[in-house]
Amino acid sequence: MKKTILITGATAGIGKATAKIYAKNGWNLILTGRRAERLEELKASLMEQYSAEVITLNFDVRDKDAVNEAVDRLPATWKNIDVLLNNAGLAKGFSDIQDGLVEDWETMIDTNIKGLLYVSKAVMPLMIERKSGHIVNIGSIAGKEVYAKGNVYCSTKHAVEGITKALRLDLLPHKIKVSAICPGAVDTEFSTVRFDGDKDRADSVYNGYQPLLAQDIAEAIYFVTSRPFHVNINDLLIMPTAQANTSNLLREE
Ligand code: NDP
Ligand code: 8X3
Repeated sequence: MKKTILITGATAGIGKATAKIYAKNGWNLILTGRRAERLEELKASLMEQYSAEVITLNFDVRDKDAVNEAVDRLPATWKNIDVLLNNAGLAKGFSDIQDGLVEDWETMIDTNIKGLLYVSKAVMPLMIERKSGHIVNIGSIAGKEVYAKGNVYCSTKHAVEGITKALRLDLLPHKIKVSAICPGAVDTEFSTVRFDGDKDRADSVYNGYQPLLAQDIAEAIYFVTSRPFHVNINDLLIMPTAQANTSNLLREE
């Protein structure tokens, strides 16, 4: 029996790389994100390359009605979601907290915290009914430390850490596994989004050292969700070798 994964934020970066690994391993995929065209392109390429079965759901995780409708409308067999990957997320801005934009704070809180909760709330009953499932949340090193000018982004990732622990406790009687995967710097569109499309500034985040690749995190996610039932990896912190913590990087030219 084929397994099913629902990935939020499958249009880029870690989510997209994860979709490829699961497709390659014969899973059915529910791919979600706001950029419909990218979802359709990815679906076509996974169907062609791996004969994968793919459903795309185009919604914004901040819109709880859209989240509920999308999950509700899934065909019955697709509601057997084995893995929920709460990956959609972003940072906006980089400034001292007193200079931060309230709109940026709201975008991050609404996406990284509330969006993750909305999607989990929609999918949890399906897992509880089957007494089976695995929720994997993408946290961050920024959920374990706070770095200068990272204030609200770091706080949202600290919240993901708290929510992960709470989910694990409350879902224990329902036999649902809950894990967090917490990367350091990964070279994705993350910094381009954070700096509003300023590519040079985004590239400078990854200059002078080898950052993680989206594929590195995708492989870890696959590993975490392919352990036997009695094994749960609660929390996995994955860093580039050149990054000791949020602030200490070995940059070489
Ligand atoms: P990308 O910007 O490459 O991808 C982010 C994904 O999130 C996109 O698919 C985007 O899709 C989706 N997304 C963002 N906002 C929304 C929304 N409101 N509704 C639905 N989907 C949304 O970044 P990454 O792959 O790096 O980020 C993935 C996760 O990894 C995030 O949670 C991030 O915080 C975390 N992370 C990233 C690190 C890094 O250094 N890159 C390190 C540690 C953690 P679309 O825009 O099409 O909606
Ligand atoms: C993203 C990692 O350190 O750039 O979560 O904030 S960091």
